[in-house]
Amino acid sequence: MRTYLVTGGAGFIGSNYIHYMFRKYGDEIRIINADALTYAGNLENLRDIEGRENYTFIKADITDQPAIEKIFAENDIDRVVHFAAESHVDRSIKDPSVFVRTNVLGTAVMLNCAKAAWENPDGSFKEGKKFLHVSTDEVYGSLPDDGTSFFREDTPYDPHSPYSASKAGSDLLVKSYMDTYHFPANITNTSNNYGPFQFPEKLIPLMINNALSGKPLPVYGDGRNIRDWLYVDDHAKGIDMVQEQGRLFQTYNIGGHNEKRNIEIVELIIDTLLAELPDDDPRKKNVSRDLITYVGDRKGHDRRYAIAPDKIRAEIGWEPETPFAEGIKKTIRWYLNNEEWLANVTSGNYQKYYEDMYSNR
Ligand code: NAD
Ligand code: TDX
Repeated sequence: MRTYLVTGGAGFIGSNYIHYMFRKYGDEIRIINADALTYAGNLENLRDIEGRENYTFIKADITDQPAIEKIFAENDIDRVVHFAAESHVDRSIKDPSVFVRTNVLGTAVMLNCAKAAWENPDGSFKEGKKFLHVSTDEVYGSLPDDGTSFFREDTPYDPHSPYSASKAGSDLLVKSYMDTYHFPANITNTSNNYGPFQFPEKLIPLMINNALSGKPLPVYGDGRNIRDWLYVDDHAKGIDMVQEQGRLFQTYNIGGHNEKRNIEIVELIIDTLLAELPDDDPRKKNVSRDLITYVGDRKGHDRRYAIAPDKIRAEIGWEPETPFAEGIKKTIRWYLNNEEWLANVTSGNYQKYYEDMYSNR
């Protein structure tokens, strides 16, 4: 039985990945989820699997080397899937230091602990051990708004935000361990994910949440920035396929040809909410295109991200499966049906964050 150490499994992509893996492998695998439970980590995302015998949650900070060493000492870990990170660009612009700490230092701790646990006395590594570092396409910087150029695995790194710089730093650390020690790893760089359990500071859930409560929908700049949207389950599947079928020491970009301008997404959310909400639902009267409010632009705002997923398709056979029209409907329905989850994560500290972040735009 393979044992996984998943970091950041209580966050958006990590919790969807854990669900995906248990759907796919059932009792054939064991998962240990190590998460510090920051504002973005929420054990409610995993409530339905809490009781599984082959699942363990450990509250641990990835920058706490003794805590991570202990997990490796007490368990024969076969796979590390490293999601844990500070993930929100706007927060990184306000306060970069925690991004450096978690994303760079935390990744260094994960690498050191896995290396120490997996290394043989002759410097080779135990058979079959693998580390997958989950990263972002934002490390490649911004593409021109021409629809013809794409991020590829050999696109030079050119990060602009403190978030993407810290992710680039972590990617390069992983690369250095592969190059220096022949450490058995992969890096995946993925485009914008969407789906259930995404914290409502990010574009799609923020717009859904605000529209349902009749709050302004803050569109940055001219609203014409482009992101390449990937349904989170397709990402989870891609991660598993890279780890099991990919070539070690390789980077794979995961995303694909689903470019949308932000304003298109916001309008689509409003239209879908109006179509999905029954007339007698009190939230329906709040939803309107009149809520769209153009606000000051994000500092250093990247114009366009777009991935050409040729390598992962050719080598591994992965392709995005969920058409956007279907994925966005599923996502919106999930938020409509999980009002309590949304209310819980948007109470308390989120209110203060929202006021600080949006009051002066
Ligand atoms: P998220 O913010 O929803 O979740 C991050 C998780 O990491 C949370 O559960 C949090 O508690 C945990 N965490 C944060 N600091 C920690 C620490 N010091 N120790 C242990 N746990 C800690 O993020 P997400 O959107 O799920 O992103 C997951 C990963 O995927 C990140 O590495 C991110 O860079 C990458 N990624 C995200 C996207 C996207 O669109 N969301 C796209 C590409 C790549
Ligand atoms: O209120 C908003 N208004 C707005 O116009 C917010 C929160 C965002 N935006 C714009 C900024 C971006 O152009 O929408 C776009 C998407 O913004 P985010 O959801 O913050 O995502 P992005 O900055 O593209 O980064 C995301 O994708 C790559 C994730 O947060 C990262 O973790 C991931 O690496």
